[in-house]
Amino acid sequence: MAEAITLEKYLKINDKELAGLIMRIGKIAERISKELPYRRGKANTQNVFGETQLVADKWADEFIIKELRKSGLVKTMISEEQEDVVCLNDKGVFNVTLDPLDGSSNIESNNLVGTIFGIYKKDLPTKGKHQIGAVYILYGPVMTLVYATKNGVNEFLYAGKEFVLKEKNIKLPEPGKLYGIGGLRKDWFPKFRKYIKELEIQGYKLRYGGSFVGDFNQVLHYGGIFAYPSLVGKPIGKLRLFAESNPMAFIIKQAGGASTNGKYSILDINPESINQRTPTYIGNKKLINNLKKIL
Ligand code: P6P
Repeated sequence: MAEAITLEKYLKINDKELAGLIMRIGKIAERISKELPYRRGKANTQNVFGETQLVADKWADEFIIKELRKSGLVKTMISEEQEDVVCLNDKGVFNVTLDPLDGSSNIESNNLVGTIFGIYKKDLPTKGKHQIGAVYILYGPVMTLVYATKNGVNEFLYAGKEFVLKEKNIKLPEPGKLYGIGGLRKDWFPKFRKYIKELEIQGYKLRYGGSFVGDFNQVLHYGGIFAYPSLVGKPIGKLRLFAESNPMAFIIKQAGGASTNGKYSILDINPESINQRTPTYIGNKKLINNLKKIL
């Protein structure tokens, strides 16, 4: 049996510039996965979006900020749980966006949760197309880490003491098989509802688990589309541009797919505020291009 390729070895050969930061993210993920069984329940605070924070949200956010500050690698950070840009190290070379615990409403029901990082060299805020990397971790059933750079998308599996390569240079299967859409069906705009009905007639299967990381990961492996669309009464949708949509838009592009806010690539959105949301449609290029024509 071929020797397992560790995350450290793979990074040193393929993505040396980001090796230190992504290795540190791997260590952070190990600790968070160990803490999740004990960090449960609601904190008595709200985040900038007015959402009740969970103990795990706050702890993960504070832990990640502390660890990245210690690394000396990160200059500033935009976190979903923080109102303003956080300064970490003047000498840091990277600027990072963070969703510390994506899908944390799934904790109670032990469904998928994850952490999402966007990595920039340019100062934040800036367009998502300036990302040089993006990473997400899924904390179960088996912990996996997916990272993307201009060299492609790679997935690693945590095998008890370190991350080992599971799949390298992942490309979206074509055609896709799945669709997962957030919001209430009655609040989808009619044109979008018609588009989804078409996919159902073509045999696309519904997969929706309530966490962007988990639902995105299914589309990455099986192809199809995930969306948290513009909704009647909430045209901007729900997902945060910096903490959620930009990193995933970067990853899907490196996997041969595409994203849109309904008009153009999410990576081209000119940010107005660090906490802004965006309608998010992401998946196979053909599906996204057809959708843009309809919307
Ligand atoms: P709903 C999690 O709170 C999140 O931001 C994304 O991870 C997920 O895709 C979405 O919200 C789920 O929203 O409305 O289905 O609970």
